[in-house]
Amino acid sequence: SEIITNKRLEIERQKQAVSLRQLQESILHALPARSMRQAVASSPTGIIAEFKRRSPSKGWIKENAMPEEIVPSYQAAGASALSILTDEKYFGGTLRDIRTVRTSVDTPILRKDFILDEYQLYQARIVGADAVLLIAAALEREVCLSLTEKAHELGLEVLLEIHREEELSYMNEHVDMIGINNRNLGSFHTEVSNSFRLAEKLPKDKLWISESGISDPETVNRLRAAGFRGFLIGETFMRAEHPGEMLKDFIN
Ligand code: IGP
Repeated sequence: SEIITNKRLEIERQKQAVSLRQLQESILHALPARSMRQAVASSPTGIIAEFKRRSPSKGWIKENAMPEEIVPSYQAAGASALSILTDEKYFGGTLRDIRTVRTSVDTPILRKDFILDEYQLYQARIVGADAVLLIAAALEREVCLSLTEKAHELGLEVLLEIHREEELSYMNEHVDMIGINNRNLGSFHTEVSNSFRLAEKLPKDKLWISESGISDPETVNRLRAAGFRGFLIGETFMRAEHPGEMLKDFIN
């Protein structure tokens, strides 16, 4: 797709500015990573709160949002983990958004981007991410597996995102968490029923996360009853004047 093509070009540009070798040296100074899987599994809420300024389907949600204002308020409100969009072109994010908040929160941070190359795993680790998203629909199965192994080598956990049952073939023993995206990445249409439908087929030994289109606490409760332990919510919080306050409504 167009998003993937642009991402490949972006990575090539970045590699010319800062070589993989340079990243391999900086990673030696990275802060220790925290376990997102454990944080979500042991949390009473399981809410994974996302920082996202815009999306390709909705345009700007909060154009001038600053992570240092919103992300700590997510933690204070009881988020089990944090997701930060770092794609600039489509989501208005940057790697700096993770770096900026890394030392102000002890809640694990997921780098949310289109990860295609190990170069991006180094970047993630250097700015302080604890986990990365790998999207089955954007990767060949072998590449997805080798990125998973490389992520672990660097101390990052992996959230494997699938949307369709066929993509369950991407599952492997190394994956830490499995995400069901309720959004069809082709049409951008979201349907939470996608999580309920796929729940029957998911491996029981993994932590399940339902992603996208979750707009009320009742839906979270229904998903929890179906076996989900993590709930990735972005737009519903980011649209609120005070995203952290909105998150509290999902907890009490
Ligand atoms: C959050 P929502 O509908 O609550 O804003 O969705 C998150 O699931 C969504 O941002 C997302 C995403 C992605 C974004 C899920 N998978 C892959 C970019 C790339």
